[in-house]
Amino acid sequence: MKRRWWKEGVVYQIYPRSFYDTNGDGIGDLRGIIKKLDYLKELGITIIWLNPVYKSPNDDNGYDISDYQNIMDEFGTLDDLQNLISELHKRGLKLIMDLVVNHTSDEHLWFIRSRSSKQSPFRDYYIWRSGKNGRKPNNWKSFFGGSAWEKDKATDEYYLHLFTKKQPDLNWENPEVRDKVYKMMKWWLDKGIDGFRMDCINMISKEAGLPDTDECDSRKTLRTRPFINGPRVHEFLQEMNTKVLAGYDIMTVGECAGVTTEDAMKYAGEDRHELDMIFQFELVELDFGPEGKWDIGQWKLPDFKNVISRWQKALHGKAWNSNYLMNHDQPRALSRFGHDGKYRRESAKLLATLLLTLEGTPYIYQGEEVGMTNIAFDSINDYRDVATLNFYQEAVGNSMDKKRVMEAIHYRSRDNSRTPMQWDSSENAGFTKGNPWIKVNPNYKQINISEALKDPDSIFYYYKRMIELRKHNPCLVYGDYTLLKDEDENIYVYLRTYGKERFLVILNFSDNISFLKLTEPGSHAEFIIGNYEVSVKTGIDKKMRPYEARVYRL
Ligand code: TEU
Ligand code: CA
Repeated sequence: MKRRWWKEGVVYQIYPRSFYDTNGDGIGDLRGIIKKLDYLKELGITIIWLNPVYKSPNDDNGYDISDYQNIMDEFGTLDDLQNLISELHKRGLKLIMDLVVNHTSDEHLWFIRSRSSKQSPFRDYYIWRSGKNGRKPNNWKSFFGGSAWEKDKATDEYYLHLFTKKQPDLNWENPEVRDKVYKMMKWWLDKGIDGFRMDCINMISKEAGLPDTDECDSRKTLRTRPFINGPRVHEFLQEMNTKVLAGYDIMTVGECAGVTTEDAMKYAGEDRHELDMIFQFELVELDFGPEGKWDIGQWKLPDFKNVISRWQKALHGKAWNSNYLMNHDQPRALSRFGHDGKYRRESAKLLATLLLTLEGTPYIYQGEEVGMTNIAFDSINDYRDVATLNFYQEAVGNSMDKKRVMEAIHYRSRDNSRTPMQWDSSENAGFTKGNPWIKVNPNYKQINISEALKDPDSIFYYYKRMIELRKHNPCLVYGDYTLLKDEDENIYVYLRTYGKERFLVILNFSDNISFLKLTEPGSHAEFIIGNYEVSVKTGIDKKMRPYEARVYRL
Protein backbone atom coordinates (compact mmCIF):
# COMPACT_ATOMS: atom_id res chain seq x y z
CA MET A 1 0.00 0.00 0.00
CA LYS A 2 1.47 3.33 -1.06
CA ARG A 3 2.17 5.85 1.64
CA ARG A 4 0.32 9.15 1.17
CA TRP A 5 -0.09 12.30 3.26
CA TRP A 6 -3.87 12.02 3.11
CA LYS A 7 -3.76 8.50 4.48
CA GLU A 8 -1.67 9.56 7.45
CA GLY A 9 -3.59 12.77 8.08
CA VAL A 10 -6.57 13.47 10.31
CA VAL A 11 -9.39 15.58 8.86
CA TYR A 12 -11.39 18.13 10.81
CA GLN A 13 -14.68 19.18 9.25
CA ILE A 14 -15.76 22.80 9.65
CA TYR A 15 -19.34 23.92 9.10
CA PRO A 16 -18.45 27.59 8.60
CA ARG A 17 -21.89 28.98 9.36
CA SER A 18 -21.71 27.62 12.91
CA PHE A 19 -18.01 27.81 13.66
CA TYR A 20 -17.06 31.32 14.78
CA ASP A 21 -18.55 34.75 14.05
CA THR A 22 -16.21 37.75 14.04
CA ASN A 23 -18.52 40.58 12.99
CA GLY A 24 -21.59 40.04 15.12
CA ASP A 25 -24.06 39.18 12.36
CA GLY A 26 -24.75 35.83 14.00
CA ILE A 27 -23.15 33.83 11.19
CA GLY A 28 -19.74 32.17 11.33
CA ASP A 29 -17.24 33.49 8.80
CA LEU A 30 -13.84 32.85 7.20
CA ARG A 31 -12.08 35.29 9.51
CA GLY A 32 -13.55 33.32 12.38
CA ILE A 33 -11.90 30.17 11.09
CA ILE A 34 -8.55 31.94 10.80
CA LYS A 35 -8.89 33.10 14.41
CA LYS A 36 -9.27 29.51 15.60
CA LEU A 37 -6.49 27.87 13.62
CA ASP A 38 -4.15 27.72 16.59
CA TYR A 39 -6.82 25.85 18.51
CA LEU A 40 -7.05 23.29 15.70
CA LYS A 41 -3.28 23.02 15.45
CA GLU A 42 -3.21 22.28 19.19
CA LEU A 43 -5.70 19.44 18.66
CA GLY A 44 -3.30 17.93 16.14
CA ILE A 45 -5.51 17.56 13.08
CA THR A 46 -3.73 18.05 9.75
CA ILE A 47 -6.43 18.65 7.13
CA ILE A 48 -9.49 20.87 7.17
CA TRP A 49 -12.60 20.21 5.12
CA LEU A 50 -14.80 23.27 4.68
CA ASN A 51 -18.48 22.90 3.86
CA PRO A 52 -19.46 25.14 0.91
CA VAL A 53 -18.49 28.79 1.24
CA TYR A 54 -19.43 29.87 -2.30
CA LYS A 55 -22.07 32.43 -3.29
CA SER A 56 -25.45 30.99 -2.49
CA PRO A 57 -29.01 32.04 -1.71
CA ASN A 58 -28.82 29.45 1.09
CA ASP A 59 -31.87 27.39 0.39
CA ASP A 60 -29.76 24.41 1.54
CA ASN A 61 -27.05 26.26 3.49
CA GLY A 62 -24.58 26.70 0.68
CA TYR A 63 -25.25 23.44 -1.18
CA ASP A 64 -27.17 25.58 -3.68
CA ILE A 65 -24.39 27.52 -5.39
CA SER A 66 -25.07 30.57 -7.56
CA ASP A 67 -21.41 31.38 -8.27
CA TYR A 68 -18.64 28.80 -7.90
CA GLN A 69 -15.87 31.36 -8.11
CA ASN A 70 -16.97 33.75 -5.41
CA ILE A 71 -17.51 33.67 -1.67
CA MET A 72 -20.87 33.96 0.10
CA ASP A 73 -21.28 37.52 1.37
CA GLU A 74 -21.86 36.45 4.98
CA PHE A 75 -18.66 34.38 4.98
CA GLY A 76 -16.29 37.04 3.63
CA THR A 77 -14.31 37.59 0.45
CA LEU A 78 -11.92 35.78 -1.84
CA ASP A 79 -9.14 37.65 -0.08
CA ASP A 80 -10.24 36.15 3.23
CA LEU A 81 -10.14 32.72 1.66
CA GLN A 82 -6.69 33.33 0.23
CA ASN A 83 -5.60 34.39 3.72
CA LEU A 84 -7.09 31.27 5.19
CA ILE A 85 -5.11 29.15 2.73
CA SER A 86 -1.83 30.85 3.58
CA GLU A 87 -2.49 30.82 7.34
CA LEU A 88 -3.22 27.09 7.10
CA HIS A 89 -0.16 26.34 5.01
CA LYS A 90 2.00 28.39 7.37
CA ARG A 91 0.98 25.97 10.11
CA GLY A 92 1.50 22.88 7.96
CA LEU A 93 -2.24 22.29 7.60
CA LYS A 94 -4.09 21.45 4.37
CA LEU A 95 -7.44 22.62 3.04
CA ILE A 96 -10.04 20.66 1.13
CA MET A 97 -13.15 22.35 -0.19
CA ASP A 98 -16.61 21.06 -1.00
CA LEU A 99 -17.27 20.54 -4.69
CA VAL A 100 -21.01 20.61 -5.39
CA VAL A 101 -21.49 19.81 -9.04
CA ASN A 102 -24.41 17.44 -9.21
CA HIS A 103 -26.55 20.58 -9.13
CA THR A 104 -26.33 24.36 -8.91
CA SER A 105 -28.67 26.95 -7.43
CA ASP A 106 -31.60 28.01 -9.60
CA GLU A 107 -30.06 31.46 -9.21
CA HIS A 108 -26.86 30.42 -10.98
CA LEU A 109 -26.47 32.32 -14.26
CA TRP A 110 -26.41 29.03 -16.16
CA PHE A 111 -29.84 28.12 -14.88
CA ILE A 112 -31.29 31.59 -15.30
CA ARG A 113 -30.29 31.40 -18.95
CA SER A 114 -31.27 27.75 -19.27
CA ARG A 115 -34.81 28.33 -18.08
CA SER A 116 -35.30 31.43 -20.24
CA SER A 117 -36.09 29.56 -23.46
CA LYS A 118 -35.85 26.18 -25.17
CA GLN A 119 -33.47 27.75 -27.68
CA SER A 120 -31.03 29.06 -25.09
CA PRO A 121 -27.46 27.77 -25.58
CA PHE A 122 -27.64 26.92 -21.86
CA ARG A 123 -30.84 24.90 -22.16
CA ASP A 124 -28.96 21.62 -22.25
CA TYR A 125 -26.90 22.45 -19.15
CA TYR A 126 -29.76 21.05 -17.08
CA ILE A 127 -32.18 18.17 -17.40
CA TRP A 128 -35.41 19.36 -19.02
CA ARG A 129 -38.32 17.14 -20.06
CA SER A 130 -41.88 17.69 -21.14
CA GLY A 131 -44.55 15.99 -19.07
CA LYS A 132 -45.98 12.58 -19.96
CA ASN A 133 -49.70 12.89 -20.72
CA GLY A 134 -50.02 15.84 -18.42
CA ARG A 135 -47.97 14.10 -15.73
CA LYS A 136 -44.42 14.42 -14.44
CA PRO A 137 -41.68 12.90 -16.65
CA ASN A 138 -41.11 10.05 -14.18
CA ASN A 139 -41.71 8.94 -10.59
CA TRP A 140 -38.40 10.03 -9.04
CA LYS A 141 -38.59 11.69 -5.68
CA SER A 142 -36.52 14.47 -4.21
CA PHE A 143 -34.33 13.49 -1.23
CA PHE A 144 -35.97 16.35 0.62
CA GLY A 145 -39.58 15.38 -0.05
CA GLY A 146 -42.00 15.57 -2.96
CA SER A 147 -41.35 14.98 -6.65
CA ALA A 148 -37.90 15.49 -8.16
CA TRP A 149 -39.51 17.44 -11.01
CA GLU A 150 -40.61 21.05 -11.06
CA LYS A 151 -42.64 22.56 -13.87
CA ASP A 152 -41.25 25.85 -15.09
CA LYS A 153 -43.70 28.44 -16.37
CA ALA A 154 -41.45 30.10 -18.96
CA THR A 155 -41.33 27.04 -21.23
CA ASP A 156 -43.91 24.75 -19.69
CA GLU A 157 -41.31 21.98 -19.23
CA TYR A 158 -40.07 20.22 -16.13
CA TYR A 159 -36.52 20.32 -14.75
CA LEU A 160 -34.98 17.64 -12.55
CA HIS A 161 -33.92 18.39 -8.97
CA LEU A 162 -32.86 15.46 -6.78
CA PHE A 163 -32.72 17.89 -3.84
CA THR A 164 -34.80 21.07 -3.35
CA LYS A 165 -36.43 22.77 -6.31
CA LYS A 166 -33.82 25.51 -5.91
CA GLN A 167 -31.12 22.88 -6.70
CA PRO A 168 -31.57 21.90 -10.37
CA ASP A 169 -29.41 18.93 -11.48
CA LEU A 170 -26.69 19.66 -14.01
CA ASN A 171 -26.65 17.64 -17.22
CA TRP A 172 -23.32 15.81 -17.17
CA GLU A 173 -24.05 14.30 -20.58
CA ASN A 174 -23.23 17.73 -21.98
CA PRO A 175 -19.44 17.98 -22.55
CA GLU A 176 -19.60 21.76 -22.21
CA VAL A 177 -20.90 21.39 -18.65
CA ARG A 178 -18.07 19.03 -17.80
CA ASP A 179 -15.45 21.34 -19.28
CA LYS A 180 -16.76 24.29 -17.30
CA VAL A 181 -16.69 22.26 -14.11
CA TYR A 182 -13.12 21.11 -14.77
CA LYS A 183 -12.02 24.67 -15.49
CA MET A 184 -13.56 25.86 -12.25
CA MET A 185 -11.82 23.06 -10.32
CA LYS A 186 -8.45 24.06 -11.78
CA TRP A 187 -9.08 27.66 -10.84
CA TRP A 188 -9.48 26.59 -7.21
CA LEU A 189 -6.54 24.21 -7.25
CA ASP A 190 -4.34 26.94 -8.67
CA LYS A 191 -5.27 29.06 -5.69
CA GLY A 192 -3.49 26.45 -3.63
CA ILE A 193 -6.23 24.31 -2.10
CA ASP A 194 -5.31 20.71 -1.36
CA GLY A 195 -8.31 18.81 -2.60
CA PHE A 196 -12.05 18.33 -2.79
CA ARG A 197 -14.87 16.62 -0.95
CA MET A 198 -17.27 15.87 -3.79
CA ASP A 199 -20.94 16.22 -2.98
CA CYS A 200 -23.29 13.47 -4.26
CA ILE A 201 -20.68 12.52 -6.79
CA ASN A 202 -22.19 9.11 -7.52
CA MET A 203 -25.40 10.80 -8.74
CA ILE A 204 -23.98 12.77 -11.67
CA SER A 205 -24.79 10.14 -14.31
CA LYS A 206 -28.44 9.32 -14.90
CA GLU A 207 -29.68 6.25 -16.79
CA ALA A 208 -30.57 7.06 -20.41
CA GLY A 209 -34.27 7.67 -20.92
CA LEU A 210 -34.68 8.50 -17.22
CA PRO A 211 -36.83 5.42 -16.54
CA ASP A 212 -39.23 5.17 -13.60
CA THR A 213 -37.71 3.64 -10.51
CA ASP A 214 -39.31 0.51 -8.98
CA GLU A 215 -39.02 1.85 -5.50
CA CYS A 216 -38.90 5.47 -4.42
CA ASP A 217 -38.61 5.48 -0.67
CA SER A 218 -36.53 2.86 1.02
CA ARG A 219 -32.90 3.77 1.66
CA LYS A 220 -32.16 0.03 1.54
CA THR A 221 -32.84 0.00 -2.20
CA LEU A 222 -31.22 3.37 -2.90
CA ARG A 223 -28.50 1.64 -4.90
CA THR A 224 -31.00 0.48 -7.53
CA ARG A 225 -32.23 3.96 -8.47
CA PRO A 226 -31.49 5.04 -12.05
CA PHE A 227 -29.48 8.02 -10.79
CA ILE A 228 -27.18 6.22 -8.36
CA ASN A 229 -23.87 4.87 -9.72
CA GLY A 230 -25.22 5.62 -13.18
CA PRO A 231 -23.87 4.17 -16.44
CA ARG A 232 -21.29 6.90 -17.19
CA VAL A 233 -20.20 7.90 -13.69
CA HIS A 234 -16.81 6.14 -13.87
CA GLU A 235 -16.13 7.48 -17.35
CA PHE A 236 -16.83 11.01 -16.06
CA LEU A 237 -14.61 10.60 -13.02
CA GLN A 238 -11.76 9.17 -15.07
CA GLU A 239 -12.08 12.08 -17.43
CA MET A 240 -12.02 14.48 -14.47
CA ASN A 241 -8.97 12.70 -13.15
CA THR A 242 -7.08 12.95 -16.43
CA LYS A 243 -8.08 16.51 -17.15
CA VAL A 244 -7.74 17.93 -13.63
CA LEU A 245 -6.85 15.82 -10.62
CA ALA A 246 -3.80 13.99 -11.96
CA GLY A 247 -1.94 17.27 -12.33
CA TYR A 248 -1.90 18.05 -8.61
CA ASP A 249 -0.78 16.48 -5.32
CA ILE A 250 -4.20 16.62 -3.72
CA MET A 251 -6.76 14.44 -1.97
CA THR A 252 -10.30 13.69 -3.09
CA VAL A 253 -13.17 12.12 -1.20
CA GLY A 254 -16.48 11.44 -2.91
CA GLU A 255 -19.76 11.38 -1.06
CA CYS A 256 -21.48 8.20 -2.21
CA ALA A 257 -24.85 7.20 -0.79
CA GLY A 258 -25.96 3.75 -1.95
CA VAL A 259 -22.66 1.95 -2.51
CA THR A 260 -21.35 -1.49 -1.63
CA THR A 261 -17.69 -2.28 -0.99
CA GLU A 262 -17.49 -3.45 -4.61
CA ASP A 263 -18.77 -0.13 -5.87
CA ALA A 264 -16.29 1.61 -3.58
CA MET A 265 -13.43 -0.29 -5.18
CA LYS A 266 -14.47 1.16 -8.52
CA TYR A 267 -14.53 4.73 -7.23
CA ALA A 268 -11.46 4.55 -5.06
CA GLY A 269 -9.43 1.53 -6.17
CA GLU A 270 -5.69 2.30 -6.15
CA ASP A 271 -5.40 1.48 -9.85
CA ARG A 272 -8.62 3.15 -11.02
CA HIS A 273 -7.56 6.78 -11.39
CA GLU A 274 -10.82 8.15 -10.05
CA LEU A 275 -11.00 9.25 -6.40
CA ASP A 276 -8.78 8.68 -3.36
CA MET A 277 -11.59 7.57 -1.09
CA ILE A 278 -15.35 7.78 -0.65
CA PHE A 279 -17.86 8.31 2.16
CA GLN A 280 -20.24 5.38 2.43
CA PHE A 281 -23.46 5.45 4.45
CA GLU A 282 -23.88 1.95 5.88
CA LEU A 283 -22.95 2.83 9.44
CA VAL A 284 -25.06 5.96 9.67
CA GLU A 285 -28.08 4.17 8.25
CA LEU A 286 -28.07 1.30 10.74
CA ASP A 287 -30.79 2.98 12.76
CA PHE A 288 -33.09 3.75 9.83
CA GLY A 289 -36.48 2.08 10.17
CA PRO A 290 -38.22 0.40 7.23
CA GLU A 291 -39.68 3.76 6.16
CA GLY A 292 -36.26 5.35 5.91
CA LYS A 293 -34.48 8.22 7.52
CA TRP A 294 -37.35 9.71 9.53
CA ASP A 295 -38.42 6.31 10.78
CA ILE A 296 -36.34 5.84 13.90
CA GLY A 297 -34.99 2.32 14.33
CA GLN A 298 -32.48 0.74 16.68
CA TRP A 299 -28.85 0.05 15.91
CA LYS A 300 -27.15 -2.99 17.43
CA LEU A 301 -23.49 -3.51 18.17
CA PRO A 302 -23.13 -6.78 16.19
CA ASP A 303 -24.38 -5.01 13.03
CA PHE A 304 -22.18 -2.02 13.77
CA LYS A 305 -19.12 -4.30 14.04
CA ASN A 306 -20.14 -6.12 10.87
CA VAL A 307 -20.34 -3.00 8.78
CA ILE A 308 -16.99 -1.66 9.94
CA SER A 309 -15.28 -5.04 9.67
CA ARG A 310 -16.63 -5.69 6.19
CA TRP A 311 -15.33 -2.34 4.90
CA GLN A 312 -11.99 -2.71 6.67
CA LYS A 313 -11.43 -6.17 5.16
CA ALA A 314 -12.71 -5.50 1.67
CA LEU A 315 -10.70 -2.36 0.98
CA HIS A 316 -7.43 -3.35 2.66
CA GLY A 317 -4.60 -3.20 0.15
CA LYS A 318 -6.96 -2.30 -2.70
CA ALA A 319 -8.61 1.00 -1.90
CA TRP A 320 -8.70 3.41 1.02
CA ASN A 321 -11.41 3.85 3.65
CA SER A 322 -12.70 7.08 5.09
CA ASN A 323 -14.06 6.83 8.61
CA TYR A 324 -16.62 9.15 10.14
CA LEU A 325 -19.22 8.81 12.84
CA MET A 326 -21.04 12.01 12.00
CA ASN A 327 -21.03 15.08 9.78
CA HIS A 328 -23.25 18.08 9.04
CA ASP A 329 -26.02 15.78 7.74
CA GLN A 330 -26.07 13.49 10.75
CA PRO A 331 -27.07 13.70 14.40
CA ARG A 332 -24.28 14.00 16.95
CA ALA A 333 -22.40 10.68 17.11
CA LEU A 334 -22.17 10.90 20.88
CA SER A 335 -25.95 11.08 21.26
CA ARG A 336 -26.41 8.25 18.80
CA PHE A 337 -23.66 5.68 19.34
CA GLY A 338 -22.60 6.77 22.80
CA HIS A 339 -24.32 8.06 25.92
CA ASP A 340 -24.89 11.80 26.15
CA GLY A 341 -25.92 11.74 29.82
CA LYS A 342 -24.05 10.12 32.67
CA TYR A 343 -21.33 8.59 30.49
CA ARG A 344 -20.85 11.51 28.12
CA ARG A 345 -17.15 11.84 28.82
CA GLU A 346 -16.40 8.10 28.76
CA SER A 347 -18.43 7.34 25.66
CA ALA A 348 -17.07 10.32 23.73
CA LYS A 349 -13.57 9.02 24.42
CA LEU A 350 -14.62 5.52 23.43
CA LEU A 351 -15.82 6.82 20.06
CA ALA A 352 -12.55 8.73 19.65
CA THR A 353 -10.65 5.51 20.29
CA LEU A 354 -12.63 3.73 17.59
CA LEU A 355 -12.38 6.51 15.01
CA LEU A 356 -8.63 6.90 15.40
CA THR A 357 -7.61 3.24 15.43
CA LEU A 358 -9.24 2.07 12.19
CA GLU A 359 -7.63 1.79 8.79
CA GLY A 360 -8.67 4.75 6.66
CA THR A 361 -8.61 8.51 7.01
CA PRO A 362 -10.49 9.69 10.12
CA TYR A 363 -12.88 12.66 9.94
CA ILE A 364 -13.68 14.61 13.10
CA TYR A 365 -16.66 16.96 12.97
CA GLN A 366 -16.52 20.30 14.79
CA GLY A 367 -17.53 19.97 18.42
CA GLU A 368 -17.06 16.19 18.42
CA GLU A 369 -13.72 16.76 20.15
CA VAL A 370 -15.41 18.29 23.20
CA GLY A 371 -18.42 16.00 23.29
CA MET A 372 -21.16 18.26 21.95
CA THR A 373 -24.59 16.63 21.93
CA ASN A 374 -27.89 16.68 20.03
CA ILE A 375 -30.35 19.52 20.41
CA ALA A 376 -34.10 19.23 21.04
CA PHE A 377 -35.94 22.47 20.22
CA ASP A 378 -39.55 22.47 21.40
CA SER A 379 -40.76 24.52 18.48
CA ILE A 380 -40.36 23.71 14.81
CA ASN A 381 -39.75 27.44 14.34
CA ASP A 382 -36.29 27.08 15.86
CA TYR A 383 -35.23 24.58 13.18
CA ARG A 384 -33.45 25.86 10.06
CA ASP A 385 -32.63 22.79 7.96
CA VAL A 386 -34.72 22.60 4.80
CA ALA A 387 -34.89 18.78 4.96
CA THR A 388 -36.26 18.98 8.52
CA LEU A 389 -38.78 21.69 7.68
CA ASN A 390 -40.00 19.84 4.59
CA PHE A 391 -40.41 16.64 6.57
CA TYR A 392 -42.41 18.48 9.22
CA GLN A 393 -44.76 19.99 6.61
CA GLU A 394 -45.25 16.69 4.86
CA ALA A 395 -45.73 14.62 8.03
CA VAL A 396 -48.10 17.07 9.68
CA GLY A 397 -49.93 17.43 6.35
CA ASN A 398 -50.39 13.65 6.37
CA SER A 399 -51.85 14.08 9.86
CA MET A 400 -49.04 12.28 11.63
CA ASP A 401 -49.11 13.00 15.36
CA LYS A 402 -47.14 16.21 16.03
CA LYS A 403 -45.47 14.80 19.10
CA ARG A 404 -44.13 11.86 17.12
CA VAL A 405 -42.98 14.17 14.35
CA MET A 406 -41.00 16.27 16.84
CA GLU A 407 -39.51 13.11 18.39
CA ALA A 408 -38.23 12.02 15.00
CA ILE A 409 -36.81 15.50 14.42
CA HIS A 410 -35.10 15.55 17.81
CA TYR A 411 -33.39 12.30 17.00
CA ARG A 412 -32.58 12.77 13.34
CA SER A 413 -32.57 16.42 12.28
CA ARG A 414 -29.45 17.67 10.56
CA ASP A 415 -29.66 20.70 12.84
CA ASN A 416 -28.43 18.45 15.67
CA SER A 417 -24.94 18.94 14.34
CA ARG A 418 -25.42 22.50 13.10
CA THR A 419 -25.93 24.40 16.35
CA PRO A 420 -23.07 26.85 17.03
CA MET A 421 -19.69 25.74 18.31
CA GLN A 422 -19.52 26.05 22.06
CA TRP A 423 -16.39 28.07 22.69
CA ASP A 424 -16.95 29.21 26.28
CA SER A 425 -19.59 29.84 28.93
CA SER A 426 -20.32 33.44 27.96
CA GLU A 427 -23.54 34.40 26.21
CA ASN A 428 -24.21 32.42 23.00
CA ALA A 429 -21.33 30.14 23.96
CA GLY A 430 -18.89 32.78 22.74
CA PHE A 431 -19.89 31.97 19.15
CA THR A 432 -21.26 35.44 18.36
CA LYS A 433 -21.81 38.84 19.91
CA GLY A 434 -25.03 39.11 17.90
CA ASN A 435 -28.05 36.90 17.35
CA PRO A 436 -27.01 33.41 16.24
CA TRP A 437 -28.63 32.20 13.00
CA ILE A 438 -29.65 29.07 14.91
CA LYS A 439 -29.99 28.79 18.67
CA VAL A 440 -27.09 27.60 20.78
CA ASN A 441 -27.46 24.32 22.67
CA PRO A 442 -28.37 25.33 26.27
CA ASN A 443 -25.79 22.90 27.66
CA TYR A 444 -22.93 25.21 26.58
CA LYS A 445 -22.22 26.31 30.14
CA GLN A 446 -20.95 22.81 30.96
CA ILE A 447 -19.85 21.69 27.52
CA ASN A 448 -17.45 24.11 25.89
CA ILE A 449 -13.91 24.41 24.60
CA SER A 450 -12.62 26.79 27.21
CA GLU A 451 -13.60 24.33 30.00
CA ALA A 452 -12.09 21.44 28.06
CA LEU A 453 -8.77 23.22 27.65
CA LYS A 454 -8.54 23.75 31.42
CA ASP A 455 -9.12 20.10 32.26
CA PRO A 456 -6.29 17.63 31.57
CA ASP A 457 -8.80 14.77 31.67
CA SER A 458 -11.12 16.34 29.08
CA ILE A 459 -12.44 14.75 25.92
CA PHE A 460 -10.37 17.29 23.98
CA TYR A 461 -7.06 16.12 25.42
CA TYR A 462 -8.04 12.51 24.84
CA TYR A 463 -8.60 13.25 21.14
CA LYS A 464 -5.28 15.02 21.08
CA ARG A 465 -3.49 12.00 22.55
CA MET A 466 -5.25 9.59 20.21
CA ILE A 467 -4.31 11.70 17.18
CA GLU A 468 -0.73 11.75 18.37
CA LEU A 469 -0.69 8.00 18.94
CA ARG A 470 -1.91 7.47 15.38
CA LYS A 471 0.68 9.85 13.98
CA HIS A 472 3.54 7.97 15.58
CA ASN A 473 2.35 4.47 14.74
CA PRO A 474 2.08 3.50 11.07
CA CYS A 475 0.44 0.29 12.32
CA LEU A 476 -2.66 2.28 13.24
CA VAL A 477 -2.73 3.84 9.78
CA TYR A 478 -1.70 0.98 7.48
CA GLY A 479 -2.03 -2.13 9.60
CA ASP A 480 -4.30 -5.04 8.77
CA TYR A 481 -7.57 -5.20 10.75
CA THR A 482 -8.90 -8.36 12.41
CA LEU A 483 -12.15 -8.56 14.32
CA LEU A 484 -11.81 -10.79 17.36
CA LYS A 485 -14.73 -12.93 18.32
CA ASP A 486 -16.30 -12.14 21.63
CA GLU A 487 -19.78 -13.46 22.29
CA ASP A 488 -20.54 -10.49 24.42
CA GLU A 489 -23.00 -8.24 22.56
CA ASN A 490 -21.56 -5.20 24.29
CA ILE A 491 -17.89 -5.48 23.55
CA TYR A 492 -16.03 -4.71 20.34
CA VAL A 493 -12.46 -6.04 20.07
CA TYR A 494 -10.06 -5.88 17.16
CA LEU A 495 -6.41 -6.15 16.28
CA ARG A 496 -4.30 -4.03 14.00
CA THR A 497 -1.21 -5.76 12.64
CA TYR A 498 1.68 -4.29 10.68
CA GLY A 499 4.74 -6.49 10.32
CA LYS A 500 5.77 -7.31 13.88
CA GLU A 501 3.72 -4.52 15.38
CA ARG A 502 0.34 -5.30 16.93
CA PHE A 503 -2.29 -3.17 18.62
CA LEU A 504 -5.33 -4.51 20.42
CA VAL A 505 -8.39 -2.29 20.84
CA ILE A 506 -11.14 -3.12 23.32
CA LEU A 507 -14.36 -1.09 23.47
CA ASN A 508 -17.29 -1.62 25.83
CA PHE A 509 -20.31 -0.10 24.10
CA SER A 510 -22.60 -0.44 27.11
CA ASP A 511 -23.51 1.44 30.26
CA ASN A 512 -22.91 -1.76 32.26
CA ILE A 513 -19.85 -3.60 33.40
CA SER A 514 -19.03 -6.28 30.86
CA PHE A 515 -16.49 -9.07 31.03
CA LEU A 516 -14.12 -9.87 28.21
CA LYS A 517 -14.31 -13.51 27.21
CA LEU A 518 -11.16 -13.42 25.15
CA THR A 519 -8.70 -16.21 25.75
CA GLU A 520 -6.06 -14.98 23.37
CA PRO A 521 -4.03 -12.83 23.07
CA GLY A 522 -1.29 -13.02 25.62
CA SER A 523 -0.50 -11.84 29.05
CA HIS A 524 2.24 -9.38 28.20
CA ALA A 525 -0.04 -6.85 26.59
CA GLU A 526 1.20 -3.36 27.34
CA PHE A 527 -1.45 -0.78 28.19
CA ILE A 528 -1.12 2.31 25.96
CA ILE A 529 -4.19 4.50 26.42
CA GLY A 530 -7.69 4.28 27.85
CA ASN A 531 -10.55 6.38 29.16
CA TYR A 532 -10.40 5.16 32.78
CA GLU A 533 -7.66 4.90 35.39
CA VAL A 534 -6.06 1.48 34.95
CA SER A 535 -4.13 -0.31 37.68
CA VAL A 536 -3.03 -3.34 35.65
CA LYS A 537 -0.57 -1.99 33.08
CA THR A 538 0.75 -5.30 31.80
CA GLY A 539 -1.76 -7.97 30.84
CA ILE A 540 -5.44 -7.41 30.28
CA ASP A 541 -7.98 -6.77 33.00
CA LYS A 542 -11.11 -8.57 31.75
CA LYS A 543 -13.51 -6.35 33.56
CA MET A 544 -14.66 -3.53 31.31
CA ARG A 545 -16.41 -0.62 33.01
CA PRO A 546 -19.28 1.31 31.32
CA TYR A 547 -18.06 2.64 27.95
CA GLU A 548 -14.52 1.71 28.83
CA ALA A 549 -12.01 1.82 25.96
CA ARG A 550 -8.45 0.52 26.08
CA VAL A 551 -5.64 0.19 23.59
CA TYR A 552 -2.77 -2.28 24.14
CA ARG A 553 0.43 -2.94 22.33
CA LEU A 554 1.05 -6.68 22.01
O1 TEU B 1 -25.89 15.15 0.93
C1 TEU B 1 -26.33 14.18 0.01
C2 TEU B 1 -27.17 13.10 0.52
O2 TEU B 1 -27.06 11.97 0.10
C3 TEU B 1 -28.26 13.47 1.48
O3 TEU B 1 -29.46 13.03 0.97
C4 TEU B 1 -28.06 12.84 2.79
O4 TEU B 1 -28.36 11.49 2.67
C5 TEU B 1 -28.99 13.49 3.75
O5 TEU B 1 -28.63 14.84 3.88
C6 TEU B 1 -28.94 12.84 5.08
O6 TEU B 1 -29.78 13.54 5.93
C7 TEU B 1 -25.16 16.19 0.40
C8 TEU B 1 -24.76 17.20 1.45
O7 TEU B 1 -23.92 16.61 2.38
C9 TEU B 1 -26.00 17.78 2.06
O8 TEU B 1 -25.71 18.66 3.11
C10 TEU B 1 -26.75 18.50 0.96
O9 TEU B 1 -27.97 18.96 1.46
C11 TEU B 1 -27.00 17.59 -0.24
O10 TEU B 1 -25.86 16.88 -0.63
C12 TEU B 1 -27.42 18.42 -1.43
O11 TEU B 1 -26.33 19.14 -1.91
CA1 CA C 1 -20.18 36.80 10.70
